[in-house]
Amino acid sequence: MVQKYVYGTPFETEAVTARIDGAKGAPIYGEVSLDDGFCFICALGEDDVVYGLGEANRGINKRGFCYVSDCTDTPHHTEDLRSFYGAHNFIVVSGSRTFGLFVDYPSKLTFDIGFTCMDKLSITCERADLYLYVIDGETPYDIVKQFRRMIGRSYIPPKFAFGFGQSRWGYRTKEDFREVAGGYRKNHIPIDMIYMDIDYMEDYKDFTLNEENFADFPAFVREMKEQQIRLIPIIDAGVKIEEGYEVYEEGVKNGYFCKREDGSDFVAAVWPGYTHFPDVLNPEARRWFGDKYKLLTDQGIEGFWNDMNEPAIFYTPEGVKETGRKVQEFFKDPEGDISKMEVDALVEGLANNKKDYASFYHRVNGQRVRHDKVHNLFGYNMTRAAGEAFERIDPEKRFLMFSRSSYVGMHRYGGIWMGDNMSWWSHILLNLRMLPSLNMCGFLYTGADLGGFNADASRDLLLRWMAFGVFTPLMRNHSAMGTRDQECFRFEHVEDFRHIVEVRYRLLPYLYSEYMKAALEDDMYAKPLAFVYPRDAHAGQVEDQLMLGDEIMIAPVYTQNAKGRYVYLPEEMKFVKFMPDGSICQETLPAGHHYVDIALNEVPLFIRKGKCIPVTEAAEYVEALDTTDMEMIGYPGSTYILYEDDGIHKDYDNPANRKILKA
Ligand code: MIG
Repeated sequence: MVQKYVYGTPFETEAVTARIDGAKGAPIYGEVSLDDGFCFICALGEDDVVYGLGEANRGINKRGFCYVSDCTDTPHHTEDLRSFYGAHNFIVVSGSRTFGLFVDYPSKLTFDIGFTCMDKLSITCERADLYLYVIDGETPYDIVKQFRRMIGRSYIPPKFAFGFGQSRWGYRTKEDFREVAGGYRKNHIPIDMIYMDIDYMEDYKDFTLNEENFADFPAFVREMKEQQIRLIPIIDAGVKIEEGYEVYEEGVKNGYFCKREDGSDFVAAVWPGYTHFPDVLNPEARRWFGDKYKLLTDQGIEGFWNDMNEPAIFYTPEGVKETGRKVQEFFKDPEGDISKMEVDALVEGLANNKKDYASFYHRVNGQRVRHDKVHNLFGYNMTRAAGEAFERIDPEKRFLMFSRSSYVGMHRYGGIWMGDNMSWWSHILLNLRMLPSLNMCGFLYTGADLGGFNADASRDLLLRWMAFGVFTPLMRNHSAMGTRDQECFRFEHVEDFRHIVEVRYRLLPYLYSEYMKAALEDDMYAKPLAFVYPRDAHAGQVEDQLMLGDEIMIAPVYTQNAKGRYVYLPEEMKFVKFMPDGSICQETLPAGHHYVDIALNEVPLFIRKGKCIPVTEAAEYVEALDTTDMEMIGYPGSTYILYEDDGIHKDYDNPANRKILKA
């Protein structure tokens, strides 16, 4: 049961696709005050748990911290961080009262969840122009499913996107890509995708290729595809200002860029230097920008990742001018009014500055909308531009698409990756905890940079992270320029990496099947234990294990030098280990706490009582997987419904896609 409350004049974000009539009166679960912007306050019972918020910091239970929906390019995912790249304003309160809230508001919004006051939840924002959806349900899981039905079906990638992908910021030439492809193929580590970061472009210009390095690009795309590897280029939000660059010139001519107050095109510096932002909130401009992806699909490209679309700003000419004056003052007289500390803050403050976000405009339905009022919709609509374009380019075909910034609604057009994490053990856990929270908000195709983006990865960290990454729909190793080489084949004992990636492929028919069922049934792919065992008080507290699909539980190792870990089993399960020699160990463990040994080169999972899953033979790429006659592991006598399709087209509802397999 969903109630929709309207406050002021909300901006139509199109996050919700279901038709829901406005409710009368006020929400029963809390007090709404409109005295100073918008404020929703309610009491939290001592044992209440709060779920949701998608791409957000800290636990699966969000209680005890303050989270701010304010899409930000943020390189340091430390524990105190309040805003990430996405804004997913959906929470579920579970306990003394159980209800869900979705605040459809596209600007900065604060969720204080028992942070300022332990027993209070408050949701606040500056302007009382929003839709508040209140969802009633028996359990948090039921509320999530209702929410998911409201916001429309989640994005479905092509099957190859469930293969393993290698990325690195810094691949520059065909030779760089050949080296990576060769490194994987020669070592027989399965791989399906290599990602092209910004250096493939000519001067960071979207939809261009560096001609010197990528002469005859279509032939190179084919060359890679002959090795069963797809190239996945990045697209950045900012369009370089450069005479003669078609995208720039068309955008200027047609008024498709975001404008300053005086009507001139807004200028922001990003990787290409000064750029304009395509006004993706304007349907006409969005269509135009989306159609540009065709420049690359025409050359054989089948997937993309959208970056810098918070949108990130390094600086603006206005900001530089103002800051320059003050900084100069300091250099003229270091002992004067401006301190070195202020100078540092000023220079630091050039990037992603609030003032800049309040100085440009979108054109929506003939109306001018100041960017800061709809800030959280930019990445969503950039990705929507691509998603809508793919429908025109080839309506029958699925394209790979994921974005850095997002808002609820974007989940229909693409997935997300979790941005610039670090090669830190704690970020394995952060990755794990975001997964179910993102699923609650509709984002199913997601994963983090395995091995960590910034800082140097160690071999053991990468192995452990990848053993968890086996289960994330997006399984990609990515790292930043200047960090230690992180491709699997760069490390000692390559066979251990081969084994872990092979396990991904062996499980892929199952993982794909569970992903597809989740997407088609508005369900979750990864769930907190509490969603499956609602009456088990201990399961409700587990923050380092997940239920995956309907059959398995995962409990990755995420600590340095550990030889195993403690795990909690809410019921009897089969403890399964994929051993480095290709064999599969199975042991039945009773409900309760256990310490299980898990070596660096083993991949563990747990099969729920009375269930089974299919496992196939490893292959070096997705298309080569043989799903006829798969081995069934788990409880003898049980059955599994396998969802399988060609992975290319959209014939989802064909009954032939579902087969019963018996253990
Ligand atoms: O300012 O394109 O999150 O994955 O490698 C950095 C370079 C820009 C940020 C992305 C990261 C990517 C990097 N980009």
